[in-house]
Amino acid sequence: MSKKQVSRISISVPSDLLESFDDHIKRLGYTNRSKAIQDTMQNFVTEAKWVCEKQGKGIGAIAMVYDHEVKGLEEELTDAQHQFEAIIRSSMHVHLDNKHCLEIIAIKGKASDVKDLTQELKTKRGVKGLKLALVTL
Ligand code: NI
Repeated sequence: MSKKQVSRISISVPSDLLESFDDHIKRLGYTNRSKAIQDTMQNFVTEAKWVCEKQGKGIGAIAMVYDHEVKGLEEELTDAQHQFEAIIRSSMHVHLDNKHCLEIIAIKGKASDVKDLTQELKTKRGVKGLKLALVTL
């Protein structure tokens, strides 16, 4: 097997994020940061490749956490979901604490619509985190 060419990069990240990253990769059994970052980048590329595709069907779930105290956010999130009702099969809302909500949206539909809905939701102010989990049949 031929040796893969590697590139060295230098990146800037918030110190607390790096600290948390290092802490977690250690717990997951990684012995070096480069390998953990490579895996993270690979996952990102896999997902990005899929969402950049305009063809095919997407089946899975969107999980997002948001701050419901951000003015107008719940309305915007609801509007977006109405706009994409054709691909939303079900959704579940969980009140996490007095400020945060978790919403899980089951999706099945055109890849381009899944991509658009995901982007629409994740870019809203007050959405703290969003994960798209796709499954293959
Ligand atoms: Ni809630």
